[in-house]
Amino acid sequence: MTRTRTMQAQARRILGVTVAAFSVAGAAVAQAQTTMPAAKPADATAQAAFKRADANSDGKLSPSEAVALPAIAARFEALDTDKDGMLSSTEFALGYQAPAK
Ligand SMILES: [Ca+2]
Ligand SMILES: [Ca+2]
Repeated sequence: MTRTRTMQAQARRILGVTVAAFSVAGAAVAQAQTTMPAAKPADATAQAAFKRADANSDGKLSPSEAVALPAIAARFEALDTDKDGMLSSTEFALGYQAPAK
């Protein structure tokens, strides 16, 4: 009887520890999400790369300008979502931030 009670207490304690561990893990994940760097650094990099590639500085990337960035040039048509034959900085940033692997 006493033994059974001890085991039950032990089981309850283990369960409590497990729940506590999950809570800590959950808190850590939540903190990791809130402390994740904002998208700004990546945007800045994409914009910098865009400006470098935009040889005539018209704010759009033509297929010949995109040649300077093979990873972009290879997906030029897919990235040109409005199909105007040019990559806007927005279209470019999307492709730049999700490079093909
Ligand atoms: Ca251009
Ligand atoms: Ca376009």
